[in-house]
Amino acid sequence: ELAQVPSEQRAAWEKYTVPEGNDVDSIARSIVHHTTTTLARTPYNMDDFGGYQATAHSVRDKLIQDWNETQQYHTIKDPKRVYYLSLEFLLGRAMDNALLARGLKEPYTEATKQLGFKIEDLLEEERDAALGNGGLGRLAACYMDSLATLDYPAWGYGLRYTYGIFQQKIVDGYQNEVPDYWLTYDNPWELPRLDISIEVPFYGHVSKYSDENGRTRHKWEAGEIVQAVAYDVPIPGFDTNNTINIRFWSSKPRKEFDLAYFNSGDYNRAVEDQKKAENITSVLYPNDNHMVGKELRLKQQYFWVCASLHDIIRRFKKTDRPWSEFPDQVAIQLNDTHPTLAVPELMRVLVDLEGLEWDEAWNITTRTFGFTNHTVLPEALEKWSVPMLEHLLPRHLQIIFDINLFFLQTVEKTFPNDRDLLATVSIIEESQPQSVRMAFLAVIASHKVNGVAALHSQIIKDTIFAPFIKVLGPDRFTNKTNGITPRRWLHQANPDLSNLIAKKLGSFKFLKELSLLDGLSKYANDEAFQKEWMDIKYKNKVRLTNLIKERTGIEVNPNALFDIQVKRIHEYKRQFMNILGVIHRYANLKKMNAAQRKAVVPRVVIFGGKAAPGYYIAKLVIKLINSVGEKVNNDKDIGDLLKVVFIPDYNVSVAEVIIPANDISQHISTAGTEASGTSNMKFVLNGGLILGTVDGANIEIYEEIGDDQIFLFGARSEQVEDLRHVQRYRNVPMNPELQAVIHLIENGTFGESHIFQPLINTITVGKDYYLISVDFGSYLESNELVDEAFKDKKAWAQKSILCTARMGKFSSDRAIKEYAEDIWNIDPVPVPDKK
Ligand code: Z16
Repeated sequence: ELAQVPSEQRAAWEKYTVPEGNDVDSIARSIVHHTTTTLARTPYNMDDFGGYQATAHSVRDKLIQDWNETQQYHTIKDPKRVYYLSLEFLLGRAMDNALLARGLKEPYTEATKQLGFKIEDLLEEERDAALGNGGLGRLAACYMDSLATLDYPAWGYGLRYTYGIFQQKIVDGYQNEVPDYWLTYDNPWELPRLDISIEVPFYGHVSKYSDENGRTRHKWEAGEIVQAVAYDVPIPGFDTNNTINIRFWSSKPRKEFDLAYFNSGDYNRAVEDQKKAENITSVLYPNDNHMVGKELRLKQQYFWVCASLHDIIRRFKKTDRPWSEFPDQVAIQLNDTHPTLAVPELMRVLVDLEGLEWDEAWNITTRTFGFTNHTVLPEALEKWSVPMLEHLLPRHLQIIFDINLFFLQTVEKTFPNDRDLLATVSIIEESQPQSVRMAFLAVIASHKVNGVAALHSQIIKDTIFAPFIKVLGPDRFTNKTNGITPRRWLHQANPDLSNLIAKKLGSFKFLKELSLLDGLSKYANDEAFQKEWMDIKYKNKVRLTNLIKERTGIEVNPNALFDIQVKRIHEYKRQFMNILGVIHRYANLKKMNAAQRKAVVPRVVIFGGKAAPGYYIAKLVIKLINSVGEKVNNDKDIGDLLKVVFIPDYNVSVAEVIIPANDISQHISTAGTEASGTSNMKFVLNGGLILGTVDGANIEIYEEIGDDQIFLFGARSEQVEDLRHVQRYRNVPMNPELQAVIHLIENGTFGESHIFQPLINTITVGKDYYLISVDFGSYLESNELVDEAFKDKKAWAQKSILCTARMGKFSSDRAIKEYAEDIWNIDPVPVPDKK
């Protein structure tokens, strides 16, 4: 909104609009100003946290100005925009990112120094914004960074959870969860928009009426209304003033007090009831790749989708365009099935509220939405019970049934008498009770459906969505391989390496054009460069060594091979196989004589990751890792040859320390189960090799970096189905080396063995769904190849450099350009420079 200032006052506004300088003096002045006003503190009672807060407010001022200019410019230009709907945004910390994006790290370092602080200490005071579980949420954050950096007119929409992903404490080797109440102190990175609030209806009933044209129309009378209030978080682009927005909704009781209660005089009851509204956005559901059919989660989804769509539509309506132009102005990307209720909601708005014909509304809807699928795991696919939907969103359920009816009618026309086909593609699953297959609804309602890596996009066409190829044609399906932002995952996390690369390539251009990294290849063999490169690696390993000591008390040797697996704990990711491999290594070391031990490559095996609080088996894996660590790390026989570390509370800011220190990282999911993986890209970008399965984006990483840089092993995805069948129904003996390892657990080598029995049972005869026994032999062999390769320091340094040099493809900038061109049909709208 460009408020028109009356001409008499315009001069005054201009006169007093004095942009703050970016020199050290002005920055120091603004930090002091915020200390004494915003924080109401004095220089005499300042500590690092106060220093952080004051500095953050100073940075925030700058972001808000860029944000304002970007939003005003986009309002004037009114281009087609993309809206990225994601129930998770795993942003991590904001301050370092903002300083680097705006090229202000140096003056802020100097200004804070003059005021008696070390900027590194101030940066450490910031709490992570952890409104996500894992890969999906962090992907959304990387994509917002790229959208801003590439000058796209884009917004994100999410929920402002009061509690983000829980904090993980390790007590006696077990995971304990602590609530992440991240808003205890004020959050300088958000702008409360208390004036922007939308009413979201729930429950109630639907009635029919005849409109002035004699058409039957539907009216939904809600039983409960909750207020959605906007909180905006500016996302600065790197080396551009473009600053986009993520709007997070928070639930509040509505402004109008419920009259019925009020009139009955039950004041306390009325207040109690209204407070329940705040429950909706109180907590992030802590499951990665797993659906739990709770009504509150469904409420979150509708609350978010309803508020976001109404906001989008309000913006569209300001320009008086006909509805037919909606898809030319608005692209909406559904990040997984979580926002799929946006489909019936848009239909409801268009048909019930705006009076459009069904067919026109459907045409608009399908041209507006794109859908990204992130998983094929059956337990992760969202299915909502029909009775629950009917209770919470009666009109939406009707609309879903109508969408299904019309869809099945067209299928029936093209494929007459194919009852089986109708049942397979139906949005409604005929279970007890019936349920709504959200992925099918999203596929049918979107003009493009994409997977997140080449293999994954092929698998969804061959399996979960196979019948839709036949029905909708192949063009609806496409691939968009994931990417990561090199700003955070190289420049911010590994500044020494970024500086070295810039020195070698002549500029920091590679941060916005990652393929330029290829220019490093020709130095891969250069001994002097290798030394500089590996010195930085060593420094990063020392940094991680210190973090490990601080967080676990364990001392590790930074000269050892650092072997890292950090990600959510899940059976399909097979951290269990990793720790079983560690036990095998330990047993081997114990058998060796002194001469043999001399030849061993010392290894530190590092784990990190959260288990969903209700995921019993995943929690046992954490316990086993810690029990093995306890035994191995205190075995005088072993010394530095093997250490096992579980780093508690893995999150984005810890990842920024862990990833640059990797020599090798493990991405060892059963083939066909990890849709893409994105940490694999971060590790390799930081000069690490991969030990991995032929799964997800590992395959495309292999194609880029070459087989000297990656150790691939295990069954191929095409074999998995047959192998599972064999494991299940034939009496195949367990891999003998695995058998020996299991024996060690069972004989109490790592403490009371009965604790681990349920975990062991998952891989014993007739089970082993994730094929650990099948892959174990080749996994051990690959691990030996890793040791051999690490012995040749010069060859290893060369590999490390080539890893980084060949990662150009995996920038999220590449991914976002593909989405923009092939799915959203949007163009960059760079904000012109002021001068
Ligand atoms: C998630 O993190 C992912 C998929 C999903 O359906 C739900 C959640 Cl919370 C992950 C995938 O497991 C991972 O392979 C992928 O790299 C990531 O999404 C981003 O696409």
